[in-house]
Amino acid sequence: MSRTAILPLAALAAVLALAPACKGDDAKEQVVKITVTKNGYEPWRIEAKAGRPLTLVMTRVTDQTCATEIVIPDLGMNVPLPLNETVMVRVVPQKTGELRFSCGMKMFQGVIDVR
Ligand SMILES: [Cu+2]
Repeated sequence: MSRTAILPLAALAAVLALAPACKGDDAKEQVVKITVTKNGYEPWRIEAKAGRPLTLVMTRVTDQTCATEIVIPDLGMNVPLPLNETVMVRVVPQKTGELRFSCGMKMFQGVIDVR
């Protein structure tokens, strides 16, 4: 085997090692799917990075509960979730910590864990 075949692999390994620090990765939009079922928001706890756009791709698939919207009080947001329609909820969490969301009556709740 020639040495030239080994060199590109070493170069690739170096690039992969640097990848977590790459700026382009930080700019990537975060996308999380949330299904609203009779059990509430699934998943009800999600993680996000502070300062990065976060899109919640939300679909309510039940008419059995009062969770017909998503309310994020800290961001002053209240977005209706029509039955069986996918709604994109875009936020940019700025502060680290727990960003809470719920239905209009707070019976169903969830948390965005911002790090
Ligand atoms: Cu409710």
